[in-house]
Amino acid sequence: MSRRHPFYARPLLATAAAVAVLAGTAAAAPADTPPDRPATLAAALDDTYYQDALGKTGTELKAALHTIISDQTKLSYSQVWDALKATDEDPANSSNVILLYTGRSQSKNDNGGNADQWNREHVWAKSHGDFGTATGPGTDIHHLRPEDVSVNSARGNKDFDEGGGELGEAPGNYTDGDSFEPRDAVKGDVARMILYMAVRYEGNDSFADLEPNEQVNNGSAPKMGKLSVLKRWSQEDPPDAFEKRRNDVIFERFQHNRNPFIDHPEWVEAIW
Ligand SMILES: [Ca+2]
Ligand SMILES: [Ca+2]
Repeated sequence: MSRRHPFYARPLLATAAAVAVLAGTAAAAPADTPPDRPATLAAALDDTYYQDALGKTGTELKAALHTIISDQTKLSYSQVWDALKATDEDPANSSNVILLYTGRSQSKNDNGGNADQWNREHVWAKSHGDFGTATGPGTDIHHLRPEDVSVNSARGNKDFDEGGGELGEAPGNYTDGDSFEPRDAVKGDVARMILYMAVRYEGNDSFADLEPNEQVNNGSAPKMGKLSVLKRWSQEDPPDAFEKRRNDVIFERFQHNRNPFIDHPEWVEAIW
C-alpha cells in the first residue's frame, strides 16, 4: 500500500472485496494479480459487480452499465501521473511503463514535455466534447495512457480509422489528415476505451454525452469515429493479459470501477 496514493486508503467497495475473496487474492495487493485470472474472478464479477446488467441488451444494457460504472473514485489530473505508472507498468520491468502506440518500454520517471518523454494521452481526445483536464472524463484513467510526446501530438485529436502513412517513430501505426490507426496489438484496447467512455458519460453530469459515430473530422463535437471500425478492431484484438490486469488495477486501487467491455467483449455487439 503506497503512501503516494492517499485515495488508495479509501475503503474498497464491497464488490471489490467480495471479488478478491472469491478469487483467492488479497485486494490490497493488486500488483500481484496474475496475468491470467482464475475463472472464479469473472464469475464473481457477474454475481456481484455486473449483477444488474446480466441478461440485458441494447439501451437497457447500456443504461444498467452506466449506473454500475458511474460509482467511482475520481482522480485529479496530477494524480493521473502516478496512477499510470501502476496501471501501465511493464510486466518485464517494474521501473518502466509501456507506451500505448509505440509499444516502447520507458522509465516511469521519464515523463514530461520533451519530444521523447512520455505524457498523458487522452484516447478519447479531450477536444471531442471539450472536457479538458478538469476532474471527470479528462482524468478518467480508463482511457488515459502513457505515450511518447511527439507521437501523442501526431495522433492529436483525430478520429480512429484505417489508412495513411506509417509513423516512423511508432511502426505499425498509421495516420492521414483526418484519422489515426493504432498498431494491431492495441486496436481492440482503443476500441474498448472509446466505448467505455460512451457508456460512462451520458450527459447527466456537468460534461457532454460522449458517443461514437461513423464520422471522421468530428472536431469539438462530443463524438468519436468510426464506430464500425472500432467494432471490428474489438473483434480482431480481444482483451489480453496487459489490458485485463490494467482493468483490475484501476478497479482495486484507483477508480473502483471497471471497463465492462474488457470483462464482456460481447457487450459491444449487444449495445451497438
Ligand atoms: Ca490488445
Ligand atoms: Ca454517452
